Amino acid sequence: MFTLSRIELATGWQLRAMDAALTPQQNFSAVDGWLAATVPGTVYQDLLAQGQIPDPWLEMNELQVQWVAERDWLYRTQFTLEQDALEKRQEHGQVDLCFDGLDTFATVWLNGVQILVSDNMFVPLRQPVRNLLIAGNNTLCIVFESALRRGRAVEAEHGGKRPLWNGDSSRLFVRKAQYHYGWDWGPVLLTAGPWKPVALQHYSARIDEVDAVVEVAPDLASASVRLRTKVVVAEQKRSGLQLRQRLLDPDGREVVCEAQPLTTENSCTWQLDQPQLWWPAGHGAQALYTLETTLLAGDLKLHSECRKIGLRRLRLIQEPVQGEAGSSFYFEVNHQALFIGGANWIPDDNLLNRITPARYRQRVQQAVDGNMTMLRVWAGGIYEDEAFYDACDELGVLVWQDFLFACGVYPAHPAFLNSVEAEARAAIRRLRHRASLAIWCGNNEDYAIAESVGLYGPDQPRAKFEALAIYEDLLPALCRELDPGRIYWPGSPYSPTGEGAPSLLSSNQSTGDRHSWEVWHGAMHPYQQYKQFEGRFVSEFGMQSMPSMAVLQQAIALANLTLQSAALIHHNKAGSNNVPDGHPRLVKYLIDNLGEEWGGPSPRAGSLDQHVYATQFIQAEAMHYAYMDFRRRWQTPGRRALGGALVWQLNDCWPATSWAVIDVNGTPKPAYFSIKRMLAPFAIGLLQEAGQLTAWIVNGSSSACALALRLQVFSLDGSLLDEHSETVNAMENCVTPIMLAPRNERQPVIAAATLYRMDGDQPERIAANVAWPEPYKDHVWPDPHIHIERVSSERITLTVSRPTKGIWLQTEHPVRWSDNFIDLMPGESRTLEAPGLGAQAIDCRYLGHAAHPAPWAAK
Ligand code: BMA
Repeated sequence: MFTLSRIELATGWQLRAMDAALTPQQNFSAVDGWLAATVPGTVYQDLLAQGQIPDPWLEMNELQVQWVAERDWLYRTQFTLEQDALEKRQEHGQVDLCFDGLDTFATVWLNGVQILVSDNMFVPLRQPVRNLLIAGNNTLCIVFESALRRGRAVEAEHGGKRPLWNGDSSRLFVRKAQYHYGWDWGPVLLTAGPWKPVALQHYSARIDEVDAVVEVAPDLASASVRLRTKVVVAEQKRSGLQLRQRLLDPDGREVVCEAQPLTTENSCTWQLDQPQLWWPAGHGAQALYTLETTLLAGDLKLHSECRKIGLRRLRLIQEPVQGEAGSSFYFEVNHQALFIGGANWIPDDNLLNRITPARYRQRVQQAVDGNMTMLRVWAGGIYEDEAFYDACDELGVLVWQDFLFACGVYPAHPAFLNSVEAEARAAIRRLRHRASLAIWCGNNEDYAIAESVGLYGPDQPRAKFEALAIYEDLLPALCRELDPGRIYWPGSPYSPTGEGAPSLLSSNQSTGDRHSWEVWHGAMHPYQQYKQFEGRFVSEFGMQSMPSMAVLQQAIALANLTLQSAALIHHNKAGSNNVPDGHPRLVKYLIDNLGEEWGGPSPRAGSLDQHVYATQFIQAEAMHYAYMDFRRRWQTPGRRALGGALVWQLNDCWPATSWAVIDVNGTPKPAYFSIKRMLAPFAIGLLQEAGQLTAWIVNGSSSACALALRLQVFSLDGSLLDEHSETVNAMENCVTPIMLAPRNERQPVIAAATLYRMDGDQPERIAANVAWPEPYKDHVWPDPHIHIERVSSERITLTVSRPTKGIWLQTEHPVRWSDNFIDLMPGESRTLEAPGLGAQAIDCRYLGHAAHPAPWAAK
């Protein structure tokens, strides 16, 4: 018996395009044409690193690199085994070659012998190879067939093209990240290669699987951890082996330690008293216990495994909503009902291997700093990297995890189902211990597309929509078997069928989750009407905007930095039938709200950086309305009409005009701050409609409090017309309407509400909101004489001489602004924290004044 060893096969790799006239073996023996390859990695990444292709991020280079996806690619490496070591390996134990992920159609040879074939990038594989290894140089060769050509062949074999939104139709037959085929926010980059580690593992026995099922008792005073552990023994000698498992509490103190003789499947259940509970951010600590599993032969540690688990009770509540049709859809953690604010997550790069753990962490931290408590790992991406889930566990972000089927009528023939089963088993086994994992979901918008083409609906026979075999049979069965405590939801959006369901099941407003795209897509309704398009849980909605000028300047040469340039249009992928419609849609919202001149270049609206501000302004306004309207419907217990809202989308994978609220450089856009304010523990809702003001207070904390509300009303020229303060008793975790005296203003006014909590004798400002007369284009916005005082290198104070909308502060190098894109009233002074500011110049824009290049842009 000996300790498990793992040798990463990460060096010596080379890659080469396959010569179709030669056999694979002749290709592998070719002397010329090999390039150094990075493993884990992909062909695109290496070609780019070695100057073989232009950077697809820049200009329209994406179009020039498509040939890469039409070729087959060869990877080869050699590794040396010493005679002694090899003999030891061959005498004792097993040696496996482990491929954590091959993208996608791969055939592998070891020393000339074909050892495996793979067609699913999400299935990790291991292959016993003990008898194939030789002393000296061993050669490992992999062919990656073009996923595009192979996919099209499989598509043709199985009845041809099927309906889909986004990408080449063959993607529906290929178990590869679907966004690789291009999406309405991302380029077409069909990567190929060993995208996850390749390793040689030598063991006499190894821990194959630790399944830890946590159950917190209804009274939260105790918890059980049920462990099932599987060990693979190479030499069929289990006797004498021992399994030791320990649980350490979040402070590192041992809570349980249990040792058992090894059996075919070891199991045990631990009871814990007064467990430290795991909470989402903002609601409590992210207590994580450490579970250590060690396989022992006497004192010799053969293998050990360590993971973090969290103890929490999580439920999805679907109960009647008093006075309304249908049922609620909200999450409860440790009996605390939560309004979930969050975002949809797409892969943070097209070249996945470039996303470092630090980048994952930074992005998840940004979500937390923006008061978000859930990220939805959207179905067109990947089952994310461990670093992503580590960050979610540690920072307190719930994960809505889609299975990877997006916007298509997928097939369900036996080979496809087998592959999906292997993939889902691997994903569930890998992720099920995660405290952050809240819900598994069958797909993205597959019900909606099937319904739109008449394959699904109350009157359609089930057989017409074959993929129901995946979403309603296979996946829920696997979740029941492997992760029984977790919620499974068939799709996003999805509404349970039944009486009273409207004809369009996928846009039901009174049950299940909903994608509210009536704003932006569909009939392009004004964003001021978001409240008409609510659902019980709005898992998608959004508004596009441009990325920061810095991103555009990095991606596009100065000469092409104009609104109408082909390059700029190329970096906005929205559209249908290959007709780009992103900017025209944005223009509609620009014109409706900011005025005709935003419809095209003009002296006032011509420059690109003005457009950047204007589009970001519109996105921020849209998200302000969406989160304000949606959170208002959280209401009170028994009347939780809307349980959460996830913006489409948090992040970008390349330089793009898209729905992202954080651009590809990691720079938050103004919308990020609108969302952050509306999701803060305390928020004020304020609307001005037909001369009347309506207001409400959201108290998302777990205690009731008396708060002071100050309402100021200004005329458009900035004079204070009225001011009054009142005390509001805001019940915990509730929305409290405020009774305002009727006003019947004949002139439009600006109403500013500020909420204070008493902190000792000092009132502490905890929320604010301003209702502006809209549309903005109907009014002039004279110079408000913004004064910025630098209190320190990390703090500034702002004052204005008249009401000011949308003050957007930018710097050349990143600053972590505590708030930004703010509104400010005369007589008020706002202090903002600005870590990272130092002595940098600040570019300041606001409504009515966006007409100058940033101070550093002249360089
Ligand atoms: C959604 C998503 C994506 C898409 C987005 C914007 O519904 O699921 O498919 O990128 O809309 O159109």
